[in-house]
Amino acid sequence: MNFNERLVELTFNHEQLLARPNEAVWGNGVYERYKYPVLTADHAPLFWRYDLNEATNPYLMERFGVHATLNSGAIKWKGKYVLVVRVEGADRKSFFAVADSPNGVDNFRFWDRPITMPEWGEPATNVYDMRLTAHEDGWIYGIFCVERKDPDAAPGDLSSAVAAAGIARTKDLVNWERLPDLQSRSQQRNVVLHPEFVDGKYALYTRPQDGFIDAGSGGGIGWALVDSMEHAVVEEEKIINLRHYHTIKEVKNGEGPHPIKTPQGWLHLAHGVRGCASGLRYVLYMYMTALDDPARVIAEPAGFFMAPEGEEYIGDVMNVLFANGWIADEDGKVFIYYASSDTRMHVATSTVDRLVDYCLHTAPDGLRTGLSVETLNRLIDRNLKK
Ligand code: BGC
Ligand code: BMA
Repeated sequence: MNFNERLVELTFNHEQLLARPNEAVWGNGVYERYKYPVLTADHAPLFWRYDLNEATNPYLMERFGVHATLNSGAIKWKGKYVLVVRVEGADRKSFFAVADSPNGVDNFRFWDRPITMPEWGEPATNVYDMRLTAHEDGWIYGIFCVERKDPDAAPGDLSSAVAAAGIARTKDLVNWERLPDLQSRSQQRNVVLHPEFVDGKYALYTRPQDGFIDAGSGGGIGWALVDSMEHAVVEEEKIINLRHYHTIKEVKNGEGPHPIKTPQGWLHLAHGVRGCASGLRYVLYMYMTALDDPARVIAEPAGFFMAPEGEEYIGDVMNVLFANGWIADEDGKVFIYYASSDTRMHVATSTVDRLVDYCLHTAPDGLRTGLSVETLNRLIDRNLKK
């Protein structure tokens, strides 16, 4: 195939993929999954991956490898469903890029250029997992993990890293003003800005951790009020959603996107991690907090809300579902954007009413097998009486 034939074929296949209609598949009543992922590495524009000039690229080969599209922040913006995607290159570095869709479930297309995120302090080795918040102060904030090599790593230790929460804000998703990283006594990943002021302050969900990987004594999802986002300092942090022995979040947990406000309380989506023979298993779970106090848990169904299924198990980092973006429409429909195995982005849909019903009417975790059997027997009793 010559250059031009190859280009025609590449362009045709790419357009077919981008325009492919998606459809909901039968669900468990809580949400519907979709037949196809909404974004994959193959969705990246051809002009990101190929040098399209025959003189400098006669074989029309890839010159920049895009490896994965994962952990995306989400926002409804100018009538579109917008994702700020973690795009990972073949070089393991990830960066942010915006993609939008007219309907939230298919036809996602990347904007022409990735986000050029200004640096703050020591330039980041990597950035990932942005949470977007349209705050009532008028800015759209993006909080993301900034990873740098641990300056105290012993010679020869090329893995130890330090995680911090990077903060940037924008009005157009193209031009970002970088603010100082969150100052905190511990390392931080999974920091999320609550959309409203609380007692006149900015409110952050945090996830203190002892080391880069190890949440250690950081007991779970934290909550901290800060005076300003231009100089955000965590003075006091309280843990609002704890980890527990022998649950889906035994090893780690972290807030997903910022919670959705409902008449019954704030709806939260989070991830929980446990260890097993095949490594860390990441699943999604939900909980609710009080409307008058977003830091007070009022409901938490037992176990996971979503865990990997089928091809979702397979990818760069197996056995992982991760979500840091969802969109609640005015009509109550909810679009949950989740990544599977650090490889591709999917959507699941539900409604605010169904998710609230799920949180309020699914039994909590009794933390031991005997209580799980009691819960099950109560349900069986009611059903068999009918
Ligand atoms: C990876 C993240 C991962 C983190 C902790 C980072 O180097 O890029 O995807 O969450 O390590 O394992
Ligand atoms: C991390 C997260 C994600 C990732 C997950 C699994 O701790 O912050 O970036 O999806 O591990 O690799």
